[in-house]
Amino acid sequence: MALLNLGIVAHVDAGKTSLTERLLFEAGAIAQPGSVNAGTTRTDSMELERQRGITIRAAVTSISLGDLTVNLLDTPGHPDFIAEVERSLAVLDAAVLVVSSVEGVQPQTVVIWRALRRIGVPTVLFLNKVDRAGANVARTLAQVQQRLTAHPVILTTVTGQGGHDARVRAVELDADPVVEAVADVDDAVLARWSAGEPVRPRQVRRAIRDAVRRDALTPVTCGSAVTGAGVPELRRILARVLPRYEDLGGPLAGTVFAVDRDGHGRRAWIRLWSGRLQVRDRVRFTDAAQPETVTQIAVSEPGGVLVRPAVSAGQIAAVRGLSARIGQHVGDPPRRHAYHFPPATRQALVEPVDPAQRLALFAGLSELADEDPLFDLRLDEHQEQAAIRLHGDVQKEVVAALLADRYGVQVRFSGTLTACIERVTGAGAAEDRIRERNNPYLAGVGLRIEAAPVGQGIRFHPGIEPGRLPPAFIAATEQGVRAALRQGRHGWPVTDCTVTMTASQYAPRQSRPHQKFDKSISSVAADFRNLAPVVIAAALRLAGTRVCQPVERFDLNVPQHTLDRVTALLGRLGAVVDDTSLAGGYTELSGTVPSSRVPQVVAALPDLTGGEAVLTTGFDHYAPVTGEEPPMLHRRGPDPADREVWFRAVPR
Ligand SMILES: Nc1nc2c(ncn2[C@@H]2O[C@H](COP(=O)(O)OP(=O)(O)OP(=O)(O)O)[C@@H](O)[C@H]2O)c(=O)[nH]1
Ligand SMILES: [Mg+2]
Repeated sequence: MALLNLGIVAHVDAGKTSLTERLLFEAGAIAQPGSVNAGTTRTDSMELERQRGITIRAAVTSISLGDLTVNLLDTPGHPDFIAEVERSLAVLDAAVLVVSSVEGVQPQTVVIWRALRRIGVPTVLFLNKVDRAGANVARTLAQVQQRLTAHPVILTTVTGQGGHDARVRAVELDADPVVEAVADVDDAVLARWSAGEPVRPRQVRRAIRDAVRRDALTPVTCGSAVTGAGVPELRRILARVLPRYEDLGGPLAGTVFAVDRDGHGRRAWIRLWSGRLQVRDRVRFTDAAQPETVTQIAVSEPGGVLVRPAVSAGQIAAVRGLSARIGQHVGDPPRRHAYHFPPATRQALVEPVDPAQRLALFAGLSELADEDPLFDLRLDEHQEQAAIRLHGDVQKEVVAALLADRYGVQVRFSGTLTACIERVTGAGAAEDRIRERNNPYLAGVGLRIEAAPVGQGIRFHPGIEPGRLPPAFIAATEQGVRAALRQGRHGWPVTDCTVTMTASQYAPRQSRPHQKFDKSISSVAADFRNLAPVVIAAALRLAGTRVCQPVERFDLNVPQHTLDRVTALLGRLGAVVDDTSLAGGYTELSGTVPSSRVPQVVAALPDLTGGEAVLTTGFDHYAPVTGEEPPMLHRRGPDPADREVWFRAVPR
């Protein structure tokens, strides 16, 4: 059975969900195409998605296309949910990038295009909404060539665009413009073409298929997800031009790309790269301590997500029984280096409106964080507060609505602020030994922390310890270190450092016959987990940290006569302009600006430019906060840097 795992991706509102629905309809999977506006599509199945008409979670459906089964992954387009797209990209064989031919190429179109190129996912462009007033396929194509790809091959034409009866027709593959575009990237076609010999459609199709696979050429088609114009042509391209999944054999390998819950509990959505997974198999995912047993498998097939005894290479299945989290693998998947979109740069505290609902709130938040790891929930040890990192206000509203719908908890947000990080600047070491300096735990730990290159994250080395200390105690020490580093000296998460264990002591478990295990004289994992924060906090004080704030890259287009006022504003807000260019009475400025200042730029621009400014921004990097007191984040829970307070708050 031939398979294709196909992502439908785009800027918000370009028509991904509508196109998915249309593809389902044309394949005979549904009797009527549903509508986003009426809340009746298959893939926008969450209550909130239906109410709002936007996609929040990626959803899988399947269709048959001749001998081919296509799994369609409908993804969200709103930038607040970019993390969801990132996870989907990691498991695709190919993608359809939808561009509205009314709005043209939009900021998120460019962001997703770049991600697809970086991962190497063969892509078809679908210029949608040709039936809508204002549609302009030629203008959109020009933008595609300017902003996305220098090597498109245009495979359809449109007549009557901008009206309900717009028609789309396929271009003959031996037509001059097609052959010319293909000759650009295929030597054999070029040779025949320049010698004036005829090039057959079959040869052109084969050349297109090869070039798409090499990522040298992008097929472009147009149509309407609503009227269905151009969709048969798109189907033909999906079936004939895109590279299908190839089973190269090999042992079991799979990637978890989504987690959700239905009436029967938690499901991990897995794409299998090779091998076969059966019910009752015991599998072990990355970082899992124990293998776990698969209790149910439901495979995405043209008939729905159906319970099956097994899932095979290339397929997508919802699997129960595993606690595996998003991004974890079993075996050795081929494309391990997923593309990472910028992290969330804002942070807010969540509280229940009714204080009695605190526990319900925390239970709900933990479940949501399990389904969306970038949600980055930080629960206080005493569960008095929860801080979440957010991409934007829409995500905030969605979190509030999900908590209300699913868990019946009304919440409010407070203290939205820019989420900083702390980078380690030097090196420091500390050690605590059993029964010394008031250490209440039956554990001794020595740790060294040192600065690491930007982007490394936190690396933990057991150092000289393996063999001397039971692995469970090493793991507990690492857990304690990582928990403590979530709040640095200024309250922000500490990153880009290497932590090495330099010493350890423990009281071995009693092993005399008939002697019961006695916690009062034997070390337990909690001893290490609770001591490690104290030691790492002391080491961190010596090493020092620097607070770094997120900085965004911006592109700004303003009328030329407003340039002086705009540059003065940018300068005042700490922006650095590194490029300006002129085009037809407008100036295009680009540069960087601290994320914390972006709202002020956005607020001031309309007045300064008579509403004519076009601004796009996106996270670029973290830079040290200079020239002012670094912002502090209020600490949650006891501070391990204050040993006595910690020992009292976290008794053995
Ligand atoms: N006229 C016309 N309207 C369309 C077409 N495709 C989508 N729309 C409308 O555009 C709006 C957005 O469509 P969706 O399918 O939800 O777009 P989406 O890309 O899935 O949106 P998000 O998932 O929220 O990013 C809806 O009102 C659709 O009815 C089209 O081809 N023609
Ligand atoms: Mg959608």
